[in-house]
Amino acid sequence: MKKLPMIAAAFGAAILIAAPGFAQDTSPETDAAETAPAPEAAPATIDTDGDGTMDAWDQRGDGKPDSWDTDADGAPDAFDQDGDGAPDPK
Ligand SMILES: [Ca+2]
Ligand SMILES: [Ca+2]
Ligand SMILES: [Ca+2]
Repeated sequence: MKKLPMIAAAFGAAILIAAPGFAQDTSPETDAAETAPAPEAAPATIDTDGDGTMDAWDQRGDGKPDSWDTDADGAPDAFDQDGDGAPDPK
């Protein structure tokens, strides 16, 4: 049991040496995860009605809008699931 304090001290020193880098690596990442918007809340990229405000997304990447923000809260609330290029009836 005499060696235990030495081992504990060495282990503690190792943690102290590693801790600053560990903290620097994780803290900003945690902050970013907490503040990053959800993918669904990404800014709209398409102005479908020509009023200068982006109001639709091309989430499939086929060049046509398939998600629309119809109430201007910045989140999509209408979706084209059947591929006709218009929001589907609810
Ligand atoms: Ca618009
Ligand atoms: Ca909306
Ligand atoms: Ca549709």
